[in-house]
Amino acid sequence: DLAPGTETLRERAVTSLVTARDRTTLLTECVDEPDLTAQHSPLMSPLVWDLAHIGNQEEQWLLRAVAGQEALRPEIDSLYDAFEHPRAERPRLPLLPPDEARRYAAEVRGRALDVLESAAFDGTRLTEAGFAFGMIAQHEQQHDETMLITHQLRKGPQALTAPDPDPVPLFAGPSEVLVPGGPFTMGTSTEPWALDNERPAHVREVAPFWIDTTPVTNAAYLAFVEDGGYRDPRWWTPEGWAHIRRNSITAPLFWRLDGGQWLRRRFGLTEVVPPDEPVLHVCWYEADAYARWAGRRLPTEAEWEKAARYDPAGDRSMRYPWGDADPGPEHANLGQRHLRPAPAGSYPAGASPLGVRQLIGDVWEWTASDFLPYPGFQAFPYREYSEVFFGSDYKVLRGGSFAVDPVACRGTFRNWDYPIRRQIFSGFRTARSEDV
Ligand code: AVJ
Ligand code: FE
Repeated sequence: DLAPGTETLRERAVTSLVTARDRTTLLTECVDEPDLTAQHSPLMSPLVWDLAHIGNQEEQWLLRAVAGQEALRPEIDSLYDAFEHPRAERPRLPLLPPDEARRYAAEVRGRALDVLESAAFDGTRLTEAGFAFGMIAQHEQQHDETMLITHQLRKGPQALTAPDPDPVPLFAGPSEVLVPGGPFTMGTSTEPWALDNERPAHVREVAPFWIDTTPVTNAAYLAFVEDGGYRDPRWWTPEGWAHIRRNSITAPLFWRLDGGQWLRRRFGLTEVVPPDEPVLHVCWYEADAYARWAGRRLPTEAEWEKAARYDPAGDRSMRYPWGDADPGPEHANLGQRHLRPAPAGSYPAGASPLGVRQLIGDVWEWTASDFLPYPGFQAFPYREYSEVFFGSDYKVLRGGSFAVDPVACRGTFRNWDYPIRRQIFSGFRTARSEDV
């Protein structure tokens, strides 16, 4: 049995909350006040909204729901309710100014750590195995990724720095591997901090398929661009074609052609598009069109998870491609250690048993699938985390990006977004059915 004990989970909860807050602090202290309250894109909130929203969610779940405390500032709840105010509206709300937002989040955190010290880790579903604490650490990390996207959209000079990933020799392995058909276990009923949409574990039948060993690189994607891929309706769904025409989209977001050379903007720097790096900032329509041009298709969500978790030798699903161990720096590019994906073929220690690389970290990978509940899904602890998003409006992304913390990334973790979105750290890999 791999289930961690209560004290291990309590320590993990403290570490996860502290790690998240260190990241939040970095992301909100490297720019000045006007930058924190400005709206850098109508797609995003001002950074100062994320900051107080992080504190407010923590207050609602850890102080009020777990510990039964009175609201600290009941009047601000509605300002930080993501469903009451769309992102575009948030800069015009009477938000807490930066100093007050920081003080509020710190006050909540002090109390939450007191609650955590003595909380029982059983009894209710909310506290079982420290779930609420893990959920809140994941929530903060998800907003830290959101805030990093805001940083990427922000105009002006570089505010954040991080070392580049280590260079690796050009990947020389096979370009695709065959994943055997047959049943496998998708989702989880045992991962203590798995969110509602990852549950429950259930058996899925998958036909044999081939999947790319690495994410699609900039060089490969550039071949599609230079072959006129954006000018040929054959490769696009009707919705995708209409979208790229209407918006004059001709390359990934942040790319620019300059004297015959493709450049990209990345966190305030302009640089030559690196050929060996996984392509980043493409929408689902672009990923889908590239795959069709390449004579392939996007993997379904079940195929992606089978490639990422299935161990043919043990005939079982693992937590991660490399096994059940938590992610370390040798396994994957996670946690904003780097501010870019690592070259294709990096992290051999993170490969799946069949040799598929970089399934976890680097870039979120678009799948062919709509965001739907698993059989037996139960909304927990609130419908607005996942349930209200189920349906055909959203496509599933898997595997996490360089911007995702390990606490919010697993072989079962599900992300979703509209098929037009590309400010997110999104890329993809392709697949094909065995008989194609
Ligand atoms: C899972 C990334 C789609 O940012 O909308 C944050 C995560 N939910 N606060 C989002 C989330 C509530 C969510 N995604
Ligand atoms: Fe949120």
